[in-house]
Amino acid sequence: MIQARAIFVSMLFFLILFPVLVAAQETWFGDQQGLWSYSSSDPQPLADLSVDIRCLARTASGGGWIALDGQNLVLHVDADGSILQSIDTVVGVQALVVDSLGRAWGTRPGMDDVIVIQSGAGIVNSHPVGAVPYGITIDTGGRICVSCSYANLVQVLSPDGELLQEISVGFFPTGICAARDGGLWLAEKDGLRKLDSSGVTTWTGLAGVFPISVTTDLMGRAWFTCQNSHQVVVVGQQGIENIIDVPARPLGICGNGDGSVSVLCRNGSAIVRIGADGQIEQQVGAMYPVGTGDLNGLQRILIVDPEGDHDGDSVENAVEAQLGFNPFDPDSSPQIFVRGDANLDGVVDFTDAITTLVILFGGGTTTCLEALDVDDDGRLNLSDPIRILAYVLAGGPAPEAPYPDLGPDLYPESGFPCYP
Ligand SMILES: [Ca+2]
Ligand SMILES: [Ca+2]
Ligand SMILES: [Ca+2]
Ligand SMILES: [Ca+2]
Repeated sequence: MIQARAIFVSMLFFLILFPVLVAAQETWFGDQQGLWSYSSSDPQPLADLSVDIRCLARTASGGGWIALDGQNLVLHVDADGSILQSIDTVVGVQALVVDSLGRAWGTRPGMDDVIVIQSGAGIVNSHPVGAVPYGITIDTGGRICVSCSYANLVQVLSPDGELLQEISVGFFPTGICAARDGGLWLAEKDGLRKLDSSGVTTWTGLAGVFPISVTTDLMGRAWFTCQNSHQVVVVGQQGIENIIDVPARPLGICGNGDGSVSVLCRNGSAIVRIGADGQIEQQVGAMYPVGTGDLNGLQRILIVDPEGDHDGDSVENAVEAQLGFNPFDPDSSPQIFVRGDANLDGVVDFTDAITTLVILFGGGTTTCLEALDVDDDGRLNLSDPIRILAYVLAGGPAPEAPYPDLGPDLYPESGFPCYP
């Protein structure tokens, strides 16, 4: 029985880990009429294109949707850069985002609408929006949010394209990015803005000259590129936290799974990676790096698919980010356990109360003390094994999370160590 379970678990592990090998997430950008990929070493060419890239949005498979600059085409590209499909969009697409169904939504400033593109089918729908739509993002509620640059509006659409809400914002809104608290971050010609989930402005700030793109990092902070002052502005819960000088004309920006942020600096011919502390960690050369949007898929996995497990390490995307681990890296993962399972056999029963007593009072040892804190009150005492007994024998309350499935400690600050 135990052996069968061990085999099952190792098979499960294999199945879970196998697709991870192709899911490592590098940053994509455009340069010299090509699609390039960059992670930590020098950029590598992925595909030749006839013109440069305007924007892109990464898909669950590691590929992406790409809109070309000066051409009315959107390309669906596989993880290796091969073009799966080419879609005529009649006019140019300014920004792209991928929804939970894998559909791409794009803004068409020339038509004052957004289009919905489906893999294999092409454009399946279009919905009118306010004048000259620029940015597009999907919020944590699955709603599609569009900045309408000439109308000074943000419009919020349902997944069916129905207009749900119209929010007045400042002059010339451009870059827009969903916040993990349900709200939105917005770049405007003359400032920075935070909206809450009901569309109310909760913060505005002034920094840099002509902020234009915005992304969020693992901690949920917003990072804006200011293309005319060559700066990146970092905004947290308390407002502006940092202003970082970067090479000339930064535009595309994306948060990385390790907590850093990458910035494409066009005229500075550089891609810089900035650490969570605001220090430039790395700078690599690229002739004229372009492309806005979800360059590596972090926005998609954290906002559109927060409960997914992109890297297959059995911890949800958003939980990993919350705990400071890399949701793209299976080797970066919090220790998982079942609370109350003191003997680490996967189930909570009478024997766990005994094991807990032995560890707490009889000199026994364990690799995961946190599993013994059954009520998760940050203290290890008699009430923990008693709660196991009450649960198993008398229908008392179950152990606190993670239970009954394996999971990480969601509040490790007040907890105990667990080791592999
Ligand atoms: Ca994971
Ligand atoms: Ca991970
Ligand atoms: Ca057990
Ligand atoms: Ca306790």
